[in-house]
Amino acid sequence: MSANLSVLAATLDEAARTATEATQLIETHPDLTIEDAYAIQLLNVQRRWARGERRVGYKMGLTSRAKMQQVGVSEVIWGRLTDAMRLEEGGTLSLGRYVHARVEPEIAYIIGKPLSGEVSAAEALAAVEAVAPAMEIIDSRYKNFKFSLPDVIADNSSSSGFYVGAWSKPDTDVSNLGIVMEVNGRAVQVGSSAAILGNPVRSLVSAARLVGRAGESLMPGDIVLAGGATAAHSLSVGEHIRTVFQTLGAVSFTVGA
Ligand code: 0L1
Ligand code: MG
Repeated sequence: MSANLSVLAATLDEAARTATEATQLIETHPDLTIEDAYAIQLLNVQRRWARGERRVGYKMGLTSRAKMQQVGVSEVIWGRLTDAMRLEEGGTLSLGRYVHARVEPEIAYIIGKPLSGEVSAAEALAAVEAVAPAMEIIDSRYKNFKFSLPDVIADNSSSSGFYVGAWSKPDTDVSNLGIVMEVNGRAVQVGSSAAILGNPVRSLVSAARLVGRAGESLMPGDIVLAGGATAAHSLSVGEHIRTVFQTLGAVSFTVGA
């Protein structure tokens, strides 16, 4: 199996770069393991670094019960963020750069002190420098946004872009904030940050454990996207997306061609 990992990685990298659909890897490789999938993810982030992108942090995925049930798992997954994925808050998203992009509201942390391995919620919070409202653009490269768990992990957990709003003090309570995502002024998703594993800090604890298992650490300056707080919205050209987070403020962008 391992001899094929770089071939499978190249397929997904090509799909992401050219915004074209890929076939699920498990269709041709039903024995693909979670370990193989993270190895493919790493190979493709290494390709991005070789093209000049810089690492800026991590994203956590499948952090709500609804999404875990959708994929039939009980463990969160993670992916890697690069500077090329960070989008200008208030700007225009080029939808043509994506296969079938969706947006979801998230909470972002910026890390102040290294964090890795088994940590408590208090230790995780002590490592936080600031918190911010955020939105993630997820774009599964697979046809019809359908995938198995190894497929989505290999595809960098659908990571493709993110917006971050104004940073607030690290001791800001983000455990249960009301969130409203609007499209052209109409509310399309309403939820709470508590949908992220009951409290987004649990996602940060998971991030430290899971990246630590891969021999990595959350480092000062890293951004961690804690996970979706509501269902994702499929984007269409002409939409103005604005998400209002209780206490933290709003984040917005417009969808262009
Ligand atoms: O950020 C997420 O929770 C997405 C993880 C992958 C599943 C999906 O693309 O919906
Ligand atoms: Mg997400």
